[in-house]
Amino acid sequence: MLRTGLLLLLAAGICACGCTQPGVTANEEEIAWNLTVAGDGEEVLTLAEVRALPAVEGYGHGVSTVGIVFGPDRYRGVLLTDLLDRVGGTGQDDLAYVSAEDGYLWVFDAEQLTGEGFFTFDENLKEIPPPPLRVILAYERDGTPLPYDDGGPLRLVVVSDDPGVITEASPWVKWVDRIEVHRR
Ligand SMILES: Nc1nc2c(c(=O)[nH]1)N[C@H]1C(S)=C(S)[C@@H](COP(=O)(O)O)O[C@H]1N2
Ligand SMILES: [Mo]
Repeated sequence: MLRTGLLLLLAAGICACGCTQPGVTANEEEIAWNLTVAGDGEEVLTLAEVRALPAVEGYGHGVSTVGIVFGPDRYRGVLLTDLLDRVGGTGQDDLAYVSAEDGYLWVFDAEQLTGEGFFTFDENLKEIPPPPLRVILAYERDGTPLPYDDGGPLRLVVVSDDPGVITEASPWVKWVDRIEVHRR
């Protein structure tokens, strides 16, 4: 009896540390996260539902306001405009509010939603003309789910096809749980 109990405990312990389907980490299975997308109507998406949408990839290379450079890393996620299109999309004068559970908010205008109007820098932090960029809601970095400490499970990232292109990290909203269209 005691022995069976111990074995069960052991099995439970092993399961908690990593008995999952191939390609799916314990992290993904456990995280319950709701993303609210509001525009003409409101929709709540789970993490699994976000991951099931068409994915785009790119290099994220950021510089924080205090000059710390991070990346480049390969990010995978959903285009912000694809999410906005689910609730009526945005017109030329509209804005997209992206916010997080800690109260942080970043506002994107129509130009930025198409990947334009951002400042870009080279590795010496010298300003360079911006190449095409994409604004994505990322759930994966370098092939693994984005950890909470780095803004996961969902973080806004401005990505480029060129790993050398650095963007300002202030729009890289961590822990995104709400995206809202503001019509003007
Ligand atoms: N939710 C949330 N996202 C955020 C912030 C924040 O305070 N809260 N700070 C922003 C700013 S100003 C910068 S420079 C980067 C910093 O990224 P890091 O915390 O990964 O270094 O995150 C951005 N995203
Ligand atoms: Mo910042």
